[in-house]
This record gives sequence, structure tokens and C-alpha cells, in this order.
Amino acid sequence: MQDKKRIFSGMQPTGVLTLGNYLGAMRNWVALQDEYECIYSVVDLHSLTVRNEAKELRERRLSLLAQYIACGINPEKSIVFMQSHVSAHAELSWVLNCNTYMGELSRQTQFKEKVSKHKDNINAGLFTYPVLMAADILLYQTDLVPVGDDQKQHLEIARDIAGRFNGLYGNVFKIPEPYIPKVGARIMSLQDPTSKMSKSDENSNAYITLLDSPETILRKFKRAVTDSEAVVRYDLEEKPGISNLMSIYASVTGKNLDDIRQEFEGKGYGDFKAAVGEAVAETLRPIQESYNELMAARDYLQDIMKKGAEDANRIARRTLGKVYRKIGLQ
Ligand code: ATP
Ligand code: LTN
Repeated sequence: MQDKKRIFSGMQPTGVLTLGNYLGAMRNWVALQDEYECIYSVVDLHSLTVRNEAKELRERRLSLLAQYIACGINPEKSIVFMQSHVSAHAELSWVLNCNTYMGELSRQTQFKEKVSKHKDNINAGLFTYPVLMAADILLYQTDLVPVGDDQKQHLEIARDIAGRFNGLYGNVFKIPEPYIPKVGARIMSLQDPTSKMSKSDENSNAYITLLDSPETILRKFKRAVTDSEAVVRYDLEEKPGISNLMSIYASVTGKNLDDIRQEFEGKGYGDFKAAVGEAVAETLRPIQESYNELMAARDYLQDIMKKGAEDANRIARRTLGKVYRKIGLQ
């Protein structure tokens, strides 16, 4: 039996990771690698819920794998793989679809948001997205799922599906717990601090990507939407823009909100924004160096993918076999 607790998480290859993805999830993925048995997937099947060009998707998923490793995911310690390389995800997803109610899926806020953004492509995959996510997690008998705050509801659905299935068929799945950071779980858009920073935002000034140059980072922070009070203090209601920048600064420097307030007492927003920009650029610099090296070593990335798929497949098949036996398909 495994002695370490198990972690599973994934991100979609829908664009270069943002600072939100990094601070909300990726940093925890890296930190948890020693204490847990970690499995991290590039969830390429999930990204089919929006339209992609084949050539671009192929490149983006390889790039995302390189970003995982550049951020500090160690393929010697953790299993890293492409979701589509392990067919058990699609297979379990179908079984779980037949054990999930329309009603519980229609309550998800992400579906409602995506529907309002992609009016021309409201496909069934968008609606059943959380079921595939539940399959991802449950296949690996996962204990903990490190994600940002926006995934809480999806995780709740995964827990409900698992609980119901266990109730019908005996103990098949472990019930997973979310793992959400205290600071950085919800980084907001730099252009609209009331909505979350998202890598598929149309306005590239709204987000910082892991691969933005230092000049771009400084410029984006300089242009970040704030209020006119000119006092650096945390107040989510009245000052969502400044509060978001304070959370980012706290998250990359390890300082607390009170220290930050004192540090910028009597100083203008210009100084504060420049300090945030510099701290972020500094955090991302080594990641970018490592990313560029990795993207020049494609064979190495291919090897990691291949090994990851084998390891993941072994674990996933065990759970799928158990499910098939319980429901009468084996
Ligand atoms: P998309 O814009 O394509 O929907 P996304 O930027 O929301 O993508 P995902 O791939 O859906 O990113 O999410 C990957 C992980 O990053 C998830 O764990 C999610 O909770 C986390 N995350 C995404 N955006 C933020 C954010 N703004 N703040 C904190 N965590 C975030
Ligand atoms: N829905 C997640 C991505 C995702 C995921 C998962 C996260 C797909 N499968 C399993 C954790 C565990 C998102 O971040 N949008």
C-alpha cells in the first residue's frame, strides 16, 4: 500500500500560465512534492471545451509541460503526464456521467460564466466538464487537490459524485479534499479587480504571464486599475485594485499585509506599483530561464510525457478495473 498521501491536480493548456495560476496553485504543487506522492496532469481533454487549432494546441500542451517543470515540478519525484495519454480518464468520465444529475451540473458558476463568454460554442462538454474533472481526481484515489479558490465548487461536485457512487457500490473511491492557499487563492484581473485573473482574458493587460518580460510586467502593473485615494491599505470593498496588488506583493515577498501598509505609508501608488512589478519580475526570472532551456530540449519533454503516461496509466487502470467490476462491465 502507498504510505504517502496522494495529490492530484491539473491545468488546461489554454494559454501561458498567469501569475494567478502560479500563486493560486502551481506554487503549492511544487511545495507539496516532498511530503506527498504527487500526480500532475496537463488536462488537454478539458481544453477541448473551447475551440483550438490543432497545431496551436499541440504546441501549447508541450509548452505547459515545460512550464510545470520550469516552475519546479520535478519529474523524478512526481508523475507528470498528458491527460489524453491515459484513456481511463475518458472511460471513467462516461461512467460518472451516467451517475451525475443534470441538476447538480446546472448549478456550477463556471458553466454560467463560460456560457456568457462563448455564446457561439455552448457545447455539452462545457456542461459535463466537472465530471471529467471528477474522473481525473477519483482515478488516482486522491487525498488532496491543490487548486485556486475558483475550483472549490468543482471539487464539491467530485466529492458528491464519489460519495454517491460509494453509497451504491461500496468503497470504490477515496473522497478528496481541496487544498487552497491562504494568500493568493484568488488573484484578480489587473484591469477589472472584481473578476479573477484568467489566461483566456481578451485584454492581455489584465494578466501577467509567467513568460512576460520584466519591462512588460512593470508596464502592466503601472497600468493596473486602482482607486484615487492614494493610500496603500487593504480594503476589498472600497479598494479592490490596491488590495489585489497587496495580495500579490505579499504572496511573492512573504511579507504580511500590515508590513506592506507600513512600507508604503506616505508613498504614492507609483512607488508601490513599481515595487510589486519588480518583485514579480524577480520571482519569474529563474522560471523563464529554465523554461527557455526546456523548450530547446524537446526530446527530454517527450521522454517525461511518455514515462508519466506509463506511471499514471498503471494507477488509473487499477481504479477503472475496480469500477468496471462493481458495475458489471467485467
Ligand atoms: P481559463 O482562463 O482558460 O479558464 P484559468 O486561468 O482559469 O484558465 P485553469 O487552467 O482553469 O486557469 O486553472 C488552473 C489552476 O489555477 C486552478 O487550480 C485554478 O484554481 C488556479 N487559478 C486560476 N486562476 C486563478 C487566479 N486568478 N487566482 C488564483 N488561482 C487561480
Ligand atoms: N478545472 C480545473 C482543471 C482541472 C483540474 C482537474 C484541477 C481539470 N481536472 C483535476 C484539479 C484536479 C481548472 O483549473 N479549471
